[in-house]
Order: sequence, then structure tokens, then C-alpha cells
Amino acid sequence: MAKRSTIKKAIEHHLQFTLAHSNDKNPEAFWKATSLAINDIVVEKLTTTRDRQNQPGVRSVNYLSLEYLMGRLLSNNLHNLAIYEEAEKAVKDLGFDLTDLCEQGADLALGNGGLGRLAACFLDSLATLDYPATGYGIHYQHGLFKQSFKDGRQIEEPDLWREFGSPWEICRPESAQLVPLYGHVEHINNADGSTTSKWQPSVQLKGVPWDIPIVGYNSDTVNVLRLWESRSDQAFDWDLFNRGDFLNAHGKNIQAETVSKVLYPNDEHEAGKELRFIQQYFFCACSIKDIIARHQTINGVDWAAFAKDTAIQLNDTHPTIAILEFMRVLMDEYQFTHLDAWALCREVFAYTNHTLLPEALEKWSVSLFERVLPRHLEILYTINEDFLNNEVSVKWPDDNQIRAKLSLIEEGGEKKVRMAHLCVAAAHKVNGVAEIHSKLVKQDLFPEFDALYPGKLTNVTNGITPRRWLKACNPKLSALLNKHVKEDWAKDLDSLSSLEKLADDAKLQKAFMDIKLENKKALADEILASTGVKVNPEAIFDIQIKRLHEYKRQHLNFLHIVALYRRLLENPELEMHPRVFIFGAKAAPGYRLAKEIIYAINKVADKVNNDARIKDKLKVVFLPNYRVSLAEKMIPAADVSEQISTAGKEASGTGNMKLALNGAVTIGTLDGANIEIAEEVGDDNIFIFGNTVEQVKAIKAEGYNPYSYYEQNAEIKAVLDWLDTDYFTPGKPYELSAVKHSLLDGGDPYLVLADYQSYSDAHQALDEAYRDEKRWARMAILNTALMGKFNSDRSINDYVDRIWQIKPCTK
Ligand code: BZD
Repeated sequence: MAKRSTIKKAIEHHLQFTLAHSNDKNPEAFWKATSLAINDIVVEKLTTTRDRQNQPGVRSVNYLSLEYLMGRLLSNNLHNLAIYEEAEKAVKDLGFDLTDLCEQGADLALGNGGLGRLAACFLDSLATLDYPATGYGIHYQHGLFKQSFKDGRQIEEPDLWREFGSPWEICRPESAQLVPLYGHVEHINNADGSTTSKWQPSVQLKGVPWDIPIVGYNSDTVNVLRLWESRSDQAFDWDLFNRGDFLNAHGKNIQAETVSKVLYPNDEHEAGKELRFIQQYFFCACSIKDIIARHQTINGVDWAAFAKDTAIQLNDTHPTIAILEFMRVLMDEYQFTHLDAWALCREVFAYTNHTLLPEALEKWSVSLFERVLPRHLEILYTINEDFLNNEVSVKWPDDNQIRAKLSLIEEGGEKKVRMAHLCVAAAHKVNGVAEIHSKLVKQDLFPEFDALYPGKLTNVTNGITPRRWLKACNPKLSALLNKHVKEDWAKDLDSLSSLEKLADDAKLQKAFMDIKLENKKALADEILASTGVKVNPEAIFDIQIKRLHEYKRQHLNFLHIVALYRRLLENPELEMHPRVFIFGAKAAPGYRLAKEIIYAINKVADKVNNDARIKDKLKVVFLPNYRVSLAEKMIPAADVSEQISTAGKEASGTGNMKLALNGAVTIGTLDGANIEIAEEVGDDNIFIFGNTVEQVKAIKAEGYNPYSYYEQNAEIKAVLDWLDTDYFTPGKPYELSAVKHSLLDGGDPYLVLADYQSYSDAHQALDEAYRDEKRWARMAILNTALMGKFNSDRSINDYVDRIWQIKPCTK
């Protein structure tokens, strides 16, 4: 283990020789020097890990994801290397505070939300459990946009995460890959009567990899996250330059660089843009070539060994083109027959589904495919023909309806490729991300595929890494847990269940709730600094953090806040514990209603927070720029976790797990992983409300009429009508009407009004529970104690057992 003196020396060395900053106290330079010093230790471990893993017979998984929400790495790496305390002393010797330093540096925000953060948690667990694994992704120049509010409205600005470099990355130009695009396919007639297809691409990009080391917690392993950056194949057009066209001499570079320029900010909605399609292919082509190259360096060209040693996991359908690219390489470069190539694909690929929302299911137009990847389309047609004739029609002879339903190509209107169908046909396993979600994938999304391929569709419930989401982000609670639990709970999270028997212990309750209060004070300071709103740390901190989306129903929370405000105006003596509602959420820039919801919350917040009549019983804050590093401050301070999606819509959720682990009590619907959280903590320690999946289906089948709720529930009517007035936007009536219209004229697609009363009642019960201090402390402790199931190490071991069949590779 690195000692204080060694770390100190390494920091001084980097300050002086890498950064040329010998004597000053520039915190930015000091952060960089510290990160570089720690990276020295990391890289040494990376090299020994690679030597161990790059041996014939070592099976590894390749995780393909367009998104990784890594957050900051300094604190995480120090904790995982178990040198946080030594580094703290070393840094102190040099006149700095490690907590402050860990707050420096931009987040690596190369993702939108849950899917990207899940990928980051999985990498942490894979390295912790010593599994050989490589993450593949895109080295976006700009990650998810930075959010601010102007007059209550969301403003987006570009994210500049590596404007001044990033100390953790290693560029590997020697492993660059070339990526062909566009052009046409030539068909050459062979002497034996067969034809050979030859793709003649017209454009070529270069993919340059940047490696980010992924440090396991108390393990032997440092794996790699390899991110591809696009460049032009030819660096510079000397012809143009010599002719005096200085600006365009860089033209090709600029075009090529746009491919990895920016992360698309649409979650759960496909933009259908050509550049996104090219991004996906660029990423898949680089990754597939890299996987093959690595295999050949170890094994030579031995395809039987390839299937034995290689698992490829597709994180949603975004990297589906990897399947077609693998087929193309096998057939066109290694002379595989179509059938042999397909058989190998089926051994290697597996696919994770993260959504049932129809608007999020990817479909790319056949004409776009034809233009950008003509050879891949040809291969796809053959796959589809085989699939329909040899599988679908064998199971359902002469059933054209089923053929049309399952086909990889959607007909009628513009022809489109159904990416999810290709994934299910090719993968040997398909998993959903929580029990209920996987059940609905089988029942509602792919029932025929489930019948065609029994056992292929399975579940792996999501998880979160307890290292980042408790040990590092909540040091005070971690110290308390260390006192009471003898096992290393950050690895063995189930061991926290030994706290169950102490849940009523007065001393533990006090210590637990004191820490919560300390964390709330720290968040209150942050709220004051970033919004100017002063909140009372003794109030209930009620937190909803997630992307802004109608199905997640921030507007249900909003309506209830407006109702509480109204109740308080009518009766300022209303018995309720003071409450602070705290939001964090980014809306996709093109999602109009989501942005209107943000605006409405901000406008109501302005009014409520400045109304002396309600005596500080209610405050509302919307923290700008929600991201991993802000989540790390909010989650330890939460009393209440809002998980209120329409049943059947949230595949799993992972914020629900993080908040409960930090002692927040959930108010939630029976949706996604909430159901499994309720099973773990028991009905007494969670507030469940709202219609179930079955009830939602029944309501919709009957013909849902939101007006009936508006007319029959006086509070709903009063609240919605209030939004049409200028009460919250003086001089501008109807400014907040968009929410009302979406719920009434828009048909309330996510059943906000149908669940309103039940939600309001659950909040009432929650308020009463909070006022019983012992009862609440017990609930909070039990939530922390009983989250063992949601350790992402358990999820990874499920993937290993059910899908990947890999083994730990230790010293
Ligand atoms: O994936 C989310 C689901 O909505 C959550 O329920 C689930 O817990 C997590 C992890 O499984 N999905 C996303 O976050 N999806 C995206 O971010 C996304 C991004 C691009 C395109 C489509 C969806």
C-alpha cells in the first residue's frame, strides 16, 4: 500500500516536472498533480492486470455502451485503492484539504441517466470482483449539457469536461482503428456460380482509443474503459493548403471529428438522426475490431477459441450494429459462410433491454442503412430471410401476421429496421433490469420471441456500487456502520442486515439521525450557495432526482406541492412537519413539456419560498445541473425518496436504491425495482401508493378519462385552475397552463390524476410517521440495513452465472 511519504513525493514530482508549478498553491494544478500521482499507482496495477488477463483461455466480457456516467474519479480511486487516509495526510502535509480537492475537476458526464450510470457501477463491480472485462464507449468531446436556469427556464450550455485535459486518460494511438462508411457494394460472380459481395466504401474515419483505468475495490484488478474518438483518416489536405484554401484544409478533420463531438441528450426518445447512426456504427466498428485484434494477439486466428473466450454485452439496442459488423468482418474478411458467422454471433452476443416505452425502441430507416452501410443492410436481409423462413415459419406455418410482427424489418409506411428484434434474434440471452420489467418484456414486448426461444429471456435486477454510493459519498454514515458491522460491508453489503436487530436501539437511532442532520446541513449550505434559498435542516428533505420525463411524473409531485401550499394558505396552523421539496433533473433540450414542468416548479418555488404566511412550513428548490457529483451530496441528505413513475413504465430505477441505502424512506409506486425494495424492507418501511400495472392496464382498456378526476376531486380542480391564473407569474396568466393542458386535453397519458389522491394520502401518512421520531429512525435504519440485494456486485454475479460464464482472474 502506498504510504503518505510516497504519495507526497509523487505529488511534488508531478507538480514540478509534469505541470511546472513548483512553488505556488494553485488548487487546479494541485488537484491535477494529486490525480497524476494516484494514477501512477493505478497504471502499475493496470499493467499487471493486463498481463494476467491477456492469456489464452482467459474468458472476458466486453461491455458495449454508448454511455458511461463516471462522475469524478479522484475520491473513488483513493477509496478503491484503500489509500484515502494516507493520501489525506500527504495532501495535508502540502497544505491542502483532500475533501476540497476531491470536489475539483469536471464530472465525466458521458451519459444521460440511469443507463449510463449503471454501466459505470458495473465497471466498478467487475474490477472489484476481479472479472476480466473491458468497457467500450465513445470519447465524446462534449458530454451531457450543463444546465442553468434563467427566469426559471432551462438553459443548456456545452459541457467542456476536458478543456484542460483529464489526468486519468491514456491515449493509445497504436491501437487506432479505421472505419469505412457509405459507398456501394459490388457483386462479383464466381466460377462456381456463387457471388461475392465487396463493399467499396467512399469515406474512412479513424478511431483513436483513450483508456480510462477502472480500479477495483480492495481487489487485484484494474480494468480498462476504452473510449473511441473519431478523427479524419488524412490529417491535413496539403493540396488545398498549398492552393491557399487555408480554412478548408482542415475540412475533412472537422467533419470526421463531429462523429464523437457530442452525446445525444435524448433519453427514452430516438432522434433518428444520421449522425447518431454513424456514431453508433463508428463505435461498434472500432470496438469489434479491437476485440478481434486483442484475441488474435493472444490466440492467433483461432475462431473456436474466440467463442470460448469472448462475451459481448449490448447495453440496450444502441450498439446493435456491432452484430452486423461482426457478421461482415467474419464473412468478408475471414471467409465465413453466412450460417457459420451467425452461429458464432449467437454464441457471443447478449442484450440488455432498459425500456418498454414504444418511442424509445430504436428503428432506423432502411434508406439510411442503404446509404451509410449498404453491405450491412444486405447481411441484415439475409439474416431476416433465414429467421422468418427457418424459424418463424417453422413454428407458425403460414401465419403472415406473425411473420410481419416479428420481422426485423417494419413494413407499411417507410421501411425500418427494428433494432431490438435483431438483438433478440442474435443474442443468446436477453435480460430486463428488474423482475417486473423482465416479466413485461416477456409478456407484452416480446411474447412471440419468448415462445420461439424458451429460456432466452431472463432477468438481472440492477444494482449500484456501495463504494461510490455510500462509502465515498457518506463518510459519516460509513464510519458509524464500521463501528457496528465487522465485515467489509462495502464489498459484502448483505452484512449490513446485522443492523436490523439494532433498529430500535436508542443510541444507534440518535447517532443515525444526527448524521442525517449533519448531511442535511451540508446540503442546506449547498442549496443556499447555488439558489440563494435558505432551508431549515430540521425540515423533512423530500428529494426527487432523475431525468425529467412525463412517465417519471415530476408533475405529480408538483401538483401535490401546489395543493399543500393551498392547504397552508387556507389554514396556516395546518399540522404538518416542515417540508423541503428538492428537485434535480435535466430535460432533453427538445422536450417542450418537460421544460414547461421545470419552469412551473421554479415559478411555484419563487412564490412559496417568499410567502411569509406559511411560516417556512414549505420550501421548494430545484437545484441546477443535476449530475453524479451533485447526487453524491443530495443522496446522503435525503429523508424521503420520490419514486413515483406510472406503474409499468420505469424499467428499474437505480436512484431508488441509492437513496434507500443512505437511509431515505421511499414514497413510490409498484414499479421497477421499487417492488423489490418493498420486498426487502417490508411494507412498514416504505410508502406505496397508486395503481398497479394491472390496474393501469384496466383503466386504459376502459378508456381513461382524466376529466372525471378533475370534476370529482375538488383539490385537483382547484390546483389545476390555479395554474391558469397569474398568481405564480404576475401579469402573465396561462404561463403555467401547459401542465394542466397535458393532463386534461392531452389525455394524461401517464395517469397523474388517477394516482393523485392515493399519492396525497401516502404523503399524509408519511408526515405522521416522520413526526414519530422513533418510528422514523427505525424505518431509516432498516432501509440502510436491508439494501444488500442492490449491490451491483450481486448484479454482476447474476450476469456471470446466467449469461457470461466468466471467472475471476486474480494474482
Ligand atoms: O436505465 C434507464 C431506465 O429508464 C431505468 O429505469 C433503469 O434503471 C436504467 C438502468 O437500467 N434508461 C435510461 O437511462 N435510458 C437512457 O438514458 C437512454 C439514453 C439514450 C437513448 C435512450 C435511452
